[in-house]
Amino acid sequence: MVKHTATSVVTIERFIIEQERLHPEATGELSGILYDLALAAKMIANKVRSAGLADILGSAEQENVQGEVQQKLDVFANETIIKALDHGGRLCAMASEEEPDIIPIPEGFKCGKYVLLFDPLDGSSNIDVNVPVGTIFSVVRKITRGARGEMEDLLQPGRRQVAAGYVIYGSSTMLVYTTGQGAHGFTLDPSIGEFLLSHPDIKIPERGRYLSVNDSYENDWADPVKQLMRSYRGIGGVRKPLSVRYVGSLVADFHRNLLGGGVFCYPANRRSPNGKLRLLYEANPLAFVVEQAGGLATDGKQRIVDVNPTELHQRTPLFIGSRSEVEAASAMLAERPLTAAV
Ligand code: AHM
Ligand code: MG
Repeated sequence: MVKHTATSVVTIERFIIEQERLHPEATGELSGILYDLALAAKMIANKVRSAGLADILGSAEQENVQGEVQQKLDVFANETIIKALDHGGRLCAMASEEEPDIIPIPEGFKCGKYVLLFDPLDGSSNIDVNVPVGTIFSVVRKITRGARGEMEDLLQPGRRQVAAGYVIYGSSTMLVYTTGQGAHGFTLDPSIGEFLLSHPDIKIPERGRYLSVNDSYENDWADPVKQLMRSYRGIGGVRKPLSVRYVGSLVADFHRNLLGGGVFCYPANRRSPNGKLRLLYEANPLAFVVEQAGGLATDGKQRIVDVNPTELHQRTPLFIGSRSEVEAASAMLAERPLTAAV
């Protein structure tokens, strides 16, 4: 990796080019996808920032494939990403948490060798109370032989990701991504409209400070999950207690834990036997980022990135963050059933 000092000003474009030069065989297509995502992120950030002013709050009165009512900003973010990426000739298909099926590249446009999966605006139920929301993305290579992308191209395990990351629309807008050479963070300078390198080579603390979990589901957790949460809280005296922080917006909870150390947990529960979060749009990309930062992600039985997806909108239990806390989760959950006995 090219070293940058704290005082050098490095735009995301320059950084992406420098990373690409480390791979003489690179064609620039992946770099193009990352630029396009950064552009879409700036457009979404702009809209999110003015959400309270532009009468954009409230439901678009459409249900997404999970049966949830979409916010208008979800629709905007979804369309912005599709429009920014469908005509560049670098992708052969896309899939979005907000769309039931594969999103094809429109007729007449060239198909490329990559596939993009994304959650356009995660945590959108928080928008009307001004809590950070985010975009999460994952890129894999096309594996089928035909000209256009197929379902098989989308249903690949996370270990095959070539790039992944997220954007957090918070007190500032940050984009964090990895192409497998560390995880790097960029902060949007709104005065010049550029993402600038602010967090090169992020490393998550080995031990966590924070526990992020919605414990209103406790009665519906399996006993080993209850025990794990008690141990995170220091009950029994085995571990130093973690402080509980739960925004309820995955990107915000993940980002805080990535920088400060901690574990985010969304276990299976009796009512949701596979948890809530989606493997392809949420768990896989964040697992790639956290592993590049020295952390871990598991579904309780195996590494998230080793799970073989069978459906586009598959859900998964998720334990992600600092190595020590996620190892504790694996040790406690791996050999036991993750769903509570009914
Ligand atoms: P969404 O993709 O519909 O926005 O839902 C995902 C969100 C995550 O951001 C967050 O971690 C989780 O749902 C919170 O769920 P809960 O309210 O059950 O704690
Ligand atoms: Mg989501």
